[in-house]
Amino acid sequence: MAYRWKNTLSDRHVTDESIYMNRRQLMTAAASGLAMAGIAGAARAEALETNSWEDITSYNNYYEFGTSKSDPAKYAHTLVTSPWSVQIDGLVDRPGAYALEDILSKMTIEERIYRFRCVEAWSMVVPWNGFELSDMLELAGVQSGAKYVAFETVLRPDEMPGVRYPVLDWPYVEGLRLDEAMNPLTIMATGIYGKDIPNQNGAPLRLVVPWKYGFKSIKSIVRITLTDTQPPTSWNKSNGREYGFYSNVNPEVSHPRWSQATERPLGGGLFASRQPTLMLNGYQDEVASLYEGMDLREHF
Ligand SMILES: Nc1nc2c(c(=O)[nH]1)N[C@H]1C(S)=C(S)[C@@H](COP(=O)(O)O)O[C@H]1N2
Ligand SMILES: [Mo]
Repeated sequence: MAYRWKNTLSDRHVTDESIYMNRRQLMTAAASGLAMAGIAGAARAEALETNSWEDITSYNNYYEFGTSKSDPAKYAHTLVTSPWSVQIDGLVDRPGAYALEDILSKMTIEERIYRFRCVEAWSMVVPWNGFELSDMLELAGVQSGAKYVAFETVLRPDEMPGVRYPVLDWPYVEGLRLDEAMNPLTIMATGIYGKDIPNQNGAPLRLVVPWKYGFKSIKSIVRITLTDTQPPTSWNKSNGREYGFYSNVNPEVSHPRWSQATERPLGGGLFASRQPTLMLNGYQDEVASLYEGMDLREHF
């Protein structure tokens, strides 16, 4: 697809946010050239004003470390993220444990500036670094019978103080339909602002599906299973009336307890005005075709 764009920020260890800003200005200039060539998705993404490192890394949902927004930044440092490996199994040609460094040696890290919309109706814009999930699944060889992809977060009670509370049925699990997983917008993130992704944001490897509510973007992944049946997902198991399998961002479908028509952008301060929520979080051009003919109220 034309909106697949390669990163100019190839070094994931850049540590200076100001360097990043300079690069971003360069990229914006490059993107407007691309826009004239008709690559609209890249240009629109580049026009987004990103949230600060502070916003992105201090207000988190990662219930394995506690349920308050400040808990993950306080407690997630105890999670040991190296060495790390991901078990890829189910309907694949080459099942097994894939060491993260081996995966990374075969991937090109790109930057993707995406809107991020939590089901709780707050939002932010994040400059992720990562690679397309489809490229990682290719390593294992997806078999023709596969229809869904199931994901699992690491479960280590000694390193995760929140899992002694039965808020959710641990480990945290999520899932996508195979075509959603293979869409070029779906990435595995390894960094933010060119730095390694902090533990509270899902180190060392987390999913990012920008057109779905944030809870689909599962953190600290240790297992990926290709299946032919729709996998169970944590929030759906916990309350299926409120959280569907699809959970596509949709301003027209209210949560049973609140409207999804607007959202509160993070970083705007106490009196910042809410902004309208966009259909599929603004990624309609890229992903609306996945849901053609589906009733999005029924498949919420
Ligand atoms: N394993 C795990 N993944 C998770 C969560 C969680 O509690 N545990 N929270 C989800 C929710 S509700 C959101 S909004 C995002 C938040 O990601 P962020 O903290 O990087 O903004 O992570 C998602 N992934
Ligand atoms: Mo969320």
